[in-house]
Amino acid sequence: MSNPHILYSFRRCPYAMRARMGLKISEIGYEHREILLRDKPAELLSISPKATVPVMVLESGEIVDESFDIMLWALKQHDPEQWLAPDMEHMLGLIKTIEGPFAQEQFRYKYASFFDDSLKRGDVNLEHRDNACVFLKDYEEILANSAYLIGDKPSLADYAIFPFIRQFAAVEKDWWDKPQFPHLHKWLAHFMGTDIFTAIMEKHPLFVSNVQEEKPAPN
Ligand SMILES: N[C@@H](CCC(=O)N[C@@H](CS)C(=O)NCC(=O)O)C(=O)O
Repeated sequence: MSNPHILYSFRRCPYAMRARMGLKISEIGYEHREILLRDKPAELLSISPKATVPVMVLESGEIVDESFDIMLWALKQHDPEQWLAPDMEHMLGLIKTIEGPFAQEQFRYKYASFFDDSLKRGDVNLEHRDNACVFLKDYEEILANSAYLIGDKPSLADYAIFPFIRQFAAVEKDWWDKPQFPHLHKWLAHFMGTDIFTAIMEKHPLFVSNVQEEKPAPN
């Protein structure tokens, strides 16, 4: 049976990961369209000109092209583990930091050569790593006092945030493994070992566009 909703996704994207986890826990079926960021299908470009993933096309035709909105939409249908239970303002504060200032610092840390021609691909910027760590210290402090970011149960905050910290941890794995943030380290390892994360990291074949590219007219 075909699925009513469609998700354009990229396996390693932290935004897409969190959207897929929201859909998974809510048990919402969808057609998975795996794409390459360097070769986005015309179908995606035509529905979301900003051309980021994830993008969800609902059965109604409505387009949801922000990962957090996809999570919220899914959890509002069905939230079996009460991810939405904690105070939303509190959750938003934690989540906005990770996708805003933290993500910017992480990008400059990981893709240092993009900003400095004298560097080569794979070089990192330690100043930006330090800046990102300022935010991580806040999470570390929270996790030193409670098992999860909000209280003693996992919530939307944990699932919306851990894919970004996973990406950060993978840049210099030996450095991360020291570890300078013991509680955050343990928390991340826990979420990376969950069944839901394993399930959403399953590999999918690449989506093949149905739109024929226009060929230049013969001379
Ligand atoms: N605010 C968006 C950000 C999504 C985003 O930036 N995704 C990245 C991939 S991780 C992307 O699609 N970048 C566009 C590109 O690389 O062309 C969301 O939460 O969905």
